Amino acid sequence: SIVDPQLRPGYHFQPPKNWINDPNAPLYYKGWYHFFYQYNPRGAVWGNIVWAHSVSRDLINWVALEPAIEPSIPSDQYGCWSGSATMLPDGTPAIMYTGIDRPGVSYQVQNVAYPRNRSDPLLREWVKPGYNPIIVPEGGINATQFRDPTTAWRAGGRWRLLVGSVAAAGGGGARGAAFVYRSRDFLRWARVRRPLHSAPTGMWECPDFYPVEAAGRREGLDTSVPGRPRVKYVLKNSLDLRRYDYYTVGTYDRRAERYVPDDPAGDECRLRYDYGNFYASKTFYDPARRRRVLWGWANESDTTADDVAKGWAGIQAIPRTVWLDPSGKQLLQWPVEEVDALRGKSVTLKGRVLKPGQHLEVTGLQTAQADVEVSFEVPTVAGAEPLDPALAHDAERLCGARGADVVGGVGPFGLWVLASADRRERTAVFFRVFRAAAGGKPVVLMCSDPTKSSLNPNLYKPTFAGFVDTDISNGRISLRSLIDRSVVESFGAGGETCILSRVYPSLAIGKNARLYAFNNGKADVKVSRLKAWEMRKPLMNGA
Ligand code: DQQ
Repeated sequence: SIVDPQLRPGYHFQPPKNWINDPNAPLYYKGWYHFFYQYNPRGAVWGNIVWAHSVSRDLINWVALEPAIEPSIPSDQYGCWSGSATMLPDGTPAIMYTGIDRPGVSYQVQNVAYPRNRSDPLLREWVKPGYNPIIVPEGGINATQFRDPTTAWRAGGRWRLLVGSVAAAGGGGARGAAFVYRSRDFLRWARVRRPLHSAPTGMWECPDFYPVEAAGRREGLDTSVPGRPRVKYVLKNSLDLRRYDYYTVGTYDRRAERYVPDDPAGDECRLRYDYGNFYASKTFYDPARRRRVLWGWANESDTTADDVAKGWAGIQAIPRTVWLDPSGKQLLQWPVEEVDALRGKSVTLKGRVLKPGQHLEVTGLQTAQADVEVSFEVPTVAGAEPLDPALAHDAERLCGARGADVVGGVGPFGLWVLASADRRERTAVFFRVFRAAAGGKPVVLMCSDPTKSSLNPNLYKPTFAGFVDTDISNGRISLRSLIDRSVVESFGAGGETCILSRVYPSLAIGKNARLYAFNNGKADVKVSRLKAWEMRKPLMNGA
């Protein structure tokens, strides 16, 4: 393998070995956070899927338990696929998940499982009642595209949940859809004829649907919150065809059982949780800290042969608190505060001006496994470059055309992380400012450019980018990057835009990884404050 063992992440969630994918049924129970995930007990490629199970007191230190759900009944004997947990009114969690019930074609049904012993805070054993499956594809539903039940919510004495699917016959042109199933007893479920929502995007995997406090309050809401005027809803879907997680913000009409996005263009896949490597995500409400927490899976970007050679593949992003931005137009995301407990030795820089073409090394600590927060100041945005109207809606192509080394007006400026001493290897995470259209505010692009991240060939090095909804004419913008050996997980402008990338340096490994701030624009940029911390390794499932 070309992948050095020192590129194994230190504080991102992972098991000791083998393949992992989607987060499943995150929940909080009797003082413990539970995390389940899609897992292949037999290798580093997808297959033989069971639900692995880990528990934690703080979402950061993890202890692995035995798999919670494995094929054992006729309706899941060929696979236990993704699903969610629901807290019942008596405090018992129920897990709903997709089972594959026949070989060959992946015919999908939904099952339920309950804890064998409710007094066990670790919920080690799960029982599948004999009446499974509880939901089967009927009435013209495509049985091979019918999966990933959400957390159920309750209103007016009835439960509802969503199942991801397609609204019409399959194929690339199909409408993705989330079907609503309702139940009075959590036992018999009936489908509402029209889906909660649909859009011409292809199959919707792993839907998620939850209330958020309107406009700017960070506090999370229970999925079953009673309807209130100050509550908005978020609908997220993982697009099988694009492999990204898109969401919209909107309203939920409980009587009609319909969701309507606020922005009519929202269905055109505008907003993503993360503009990088982040898929099949799922939130849960954490009653202990009254917040909504988001989990998402990040795959490898090396080759399958590398994964097999190293014996592992896949990690989870650091859990993020999510809440609605004061604009009401999008979510904000921030790493759960518990991750700060891993911070060790630190270095702070203040008031350092970067002239055009200059960079600045952050020395005095190791930065292969680090957390860095930086505030930049741009004295003026007058010199910002014009925005090509053809690319004005395509951040990824814009960044592909104008990467970290293409000199701009205001920016590119940002960080080079996991860089070698000679800087032949470096991953750039940066901003670039474009001139405002008449009457508008300047357009800010955030990019992660891994094209120079490694001298090794055969790596997938996609440039990732998203626009940042911030007003930089006030002169300031911030960036936080969680650097973890082969992970760069970045939060622009306080969590307005997030990008996770996987990179595999050949030189910038372990003690040889460096950190810089850089400015490739024609205008000065000030690093008003930069603080970097070494990050300790938590308990990580015995890995
Ligand atoms: N992964 C699961 C499916 C889901 C997909 C199977 C998304 O349930 O649709 O491992 O990554």
